[in-house]
Amino acid sequence: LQIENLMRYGLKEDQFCVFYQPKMNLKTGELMGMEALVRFITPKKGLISPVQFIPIAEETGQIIEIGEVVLDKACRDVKKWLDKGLFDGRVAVNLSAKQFSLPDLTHRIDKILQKHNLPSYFLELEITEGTVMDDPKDAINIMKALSARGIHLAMDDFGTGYSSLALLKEFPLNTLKIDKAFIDDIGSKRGRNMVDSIVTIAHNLDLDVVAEGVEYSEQIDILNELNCEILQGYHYSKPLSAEQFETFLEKQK
Ligand code: G
Ligand code: G
Ligand code: NA
Ligand code: MN
Repeated sequence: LQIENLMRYGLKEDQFCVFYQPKMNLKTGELMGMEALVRFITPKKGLISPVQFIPIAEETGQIIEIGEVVLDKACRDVKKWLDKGLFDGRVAVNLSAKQFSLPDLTHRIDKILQKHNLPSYFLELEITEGTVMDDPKDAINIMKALSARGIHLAMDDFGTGYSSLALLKEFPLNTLKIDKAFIDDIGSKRGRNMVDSIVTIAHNLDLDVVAEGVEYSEQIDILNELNCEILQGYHYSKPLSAEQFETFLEKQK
């Protein structure tokens, strides 16, 4: 209840902000895009980790309002960077299961994009296996509606949830994100083979593949051999505030 109240107050007082973590092209070192990650900064308790508050926000339904704030700020920031000529790629925003199943989801997204005059091309949504496996038929229709707008869709934390390989090819996805747990284990023979297999599945389905949680150059060497082209993780950058990320963009140029 304490966190629930903090979140209610935090929403009123605009205490949720968005950090950005770059996704890099392994071969060229170019910025490919970034993931928007919510941060909850309270005056009394300081930073509260999403690991703590997201599950509670999911339960209480507050994730819907928080998710809209994240989407709104991410679209605002990307539009600004686009206009400054600093970036012309996509921003990836995490979409929770509760948001995904809102009957007016596409309308809500359209409204936010319109508000910022941001073409849907610049938006990517990250969803998890759990979100789409709840009701796969319904999920396919929602994903098709988003995809038809030019919004890209990424399967987050791939391989860690309850998913079906048979259905994977039915989802109108653009990207598979290999969960950090697999990248952590890439140094072992079997771990490397797992990542190899996931990259192959992604490429055979014409999907981009992103390795998450890349921390060491040894991991990058192996990912290079396995043709995993897009990397995200502390090795390149931790999630940055909008201000810090703008500096990162300026340095990239
Ligand atoms: O951001 P890390 O930096 O600590 O995030 C921890 C967890 O919170 C991850 O599982 C991440 O997917 C989730 N998360 C971060 N930002 C958001 C968000 O804006 N919406 C949702 N639904 N989950 C988020
Ligand atoms: O669940 P999702 O994949 O959306 O969440 C990404 C989470 O992983 C965020 O909490 C983000 O801060 C974290 N993260 C990103 N890169 C790294 C990394 O290299 N190492 C660790 N330990 N966490 C990372
Ligand atoms: Na994510
Ligand atoms: Mn993930």
